Amino acid sequence: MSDVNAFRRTLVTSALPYANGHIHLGHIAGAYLPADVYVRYKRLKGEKILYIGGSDEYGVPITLTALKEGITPKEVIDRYHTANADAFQRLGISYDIYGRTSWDLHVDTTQAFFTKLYEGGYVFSQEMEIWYSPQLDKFLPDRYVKGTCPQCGYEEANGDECESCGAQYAAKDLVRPRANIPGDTSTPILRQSKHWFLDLPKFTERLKTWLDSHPEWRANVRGIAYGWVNDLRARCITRDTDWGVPIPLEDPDAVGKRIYVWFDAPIGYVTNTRQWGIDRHSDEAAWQTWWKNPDTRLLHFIGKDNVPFHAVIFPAMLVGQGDYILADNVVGNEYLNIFNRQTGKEEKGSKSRGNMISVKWALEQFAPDVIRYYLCGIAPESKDSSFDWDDFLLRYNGELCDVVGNFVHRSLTMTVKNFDGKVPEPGTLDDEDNAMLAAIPEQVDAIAEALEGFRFRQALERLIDLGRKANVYFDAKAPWVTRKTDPVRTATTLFVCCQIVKALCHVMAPFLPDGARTLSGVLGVALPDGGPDGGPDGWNAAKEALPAGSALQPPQILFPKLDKDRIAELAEAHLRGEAY
Ligand code: B3M
Ligand code: ZN
Repeated sequence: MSDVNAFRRTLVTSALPYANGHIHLGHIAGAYLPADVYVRYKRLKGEKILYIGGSDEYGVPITLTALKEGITPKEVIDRYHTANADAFQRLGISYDIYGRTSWDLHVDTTQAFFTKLYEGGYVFSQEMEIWYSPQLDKFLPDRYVKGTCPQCGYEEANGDECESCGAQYAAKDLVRPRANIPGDTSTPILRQSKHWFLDLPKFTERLKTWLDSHPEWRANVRGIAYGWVNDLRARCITRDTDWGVPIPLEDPDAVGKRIYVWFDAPIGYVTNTRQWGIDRHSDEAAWQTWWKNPDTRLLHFIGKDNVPFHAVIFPAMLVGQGDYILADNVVGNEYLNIFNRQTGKEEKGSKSRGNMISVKWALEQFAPDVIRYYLCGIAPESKDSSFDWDDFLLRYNGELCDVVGNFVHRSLTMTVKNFDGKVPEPGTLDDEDNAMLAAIPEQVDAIAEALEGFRFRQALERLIDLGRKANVYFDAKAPWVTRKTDPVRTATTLFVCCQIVKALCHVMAPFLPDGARTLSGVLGVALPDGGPDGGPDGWNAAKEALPAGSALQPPQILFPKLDKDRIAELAEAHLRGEAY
């Protein structure tokens, strides 16, 4: 386990979604929102942190969409890159850059990776048999061919893997192959084609040593990573297609072929860091600090299906470069399912089933904080979790609105009204006041501890807990009663309440940026956002007092309640498949 304090800066990546469809809530709850909460927390703390994202724009899913819609792959990626960049931005996923693997710069980065591996003896070529369409006179890589799984008999199996049973097999073992291209009615035949392979077994020892040094990773990630590393085989890293990064070899057999999308996609993190350095510092070399300096801490946030690529294959590619750092943690997440009220069952979110909720649609219905609150609360960290409309209403209204929002509002309203818009001067503090004030730093540290451990649900629960404690205190002190009889007591109570409200403002910032911004305006407190260069510590500032006499602006409702009937309507619309 590495010493986290030995690092001087953190580089965070979230998986690059395919620019092939709208990102949905399942994506957000897994690889994006937790990463964003973490990054915002670190920025607030003043640590140096850089957050990289972008679109994954090559590969068969994209050319297939283009073919089926009768448009070009470029039109597909332009449409979804723009839509997804916009959805992320509106939800407050605060990337330092949201790049594209179709950038020219990415050709350069990817080819440099390939060449280095090739020259280092980690890439070899080999003839292999691939399905070929006699009618279209072209190869049918990956999902261009479908057939029956040789292991389980599933009839919608892909060319080399079965989604139903998880089997991976050689293309030639696929039973009853058929082209997955509209209009192609010919029966595919097997043909020889030369391809290039990443010689993964050569990295076995290095990868094992690295995995062994990280017992702190989530068990699901370690399990998958060890499963792969204990049985490494060479992997084909080229394809018969014209959509992808060209193979940087002067070999006639490389013509008409491209680098495989899963080779270039993680390199996109590097490309996007390069572009960020150029944009921000006009410095072509700035990215190297983030990728090559051993005092940088690299963290990948991903969904579990991407674990082999981030915990095995990409690290092998990095080792092969010679001078890159390896990830200090791969925060792999499980899946977010959808609870179907009609069947009473949880189902996998899928476009074809019509139960997917796109971020775009969700943002048409709710403020970003509402979505962020619920998705962080049900983040599928160690096991699958489920989106459920009733639970959504219950948790947002019952926790965020009733516990935190309500406490903040009644405290500030009473203070502003009774003490001339200022934090009152306290009298003598009694045991309850002292206990409440002492709970603030404890709770702030407890939230930080959960965040540092990537336990985002727990961190959010601890935030709500602070609100719960505050409400118990408020009710016990009953300032609305003492107001008529004991102004000093009332001042003391509301002084303590103002301190809690201030702490809540700081700690809610990573989770609920809009609410925090509004509240910081009311309180007149700063929420610094250091970014890649770092800055003052605005997280631990949660523990500092809001002095008596500080002016307060009129309070505003931070988290308006959701209407039950409206949620019922939206749940119906969702069931009708209208939420995508
Ligand atoms: N685009 C798969 C996915 O969107 C793939 C991730 C790439 S991360 C470098 O889940
Ligand atoms: Zn199967």
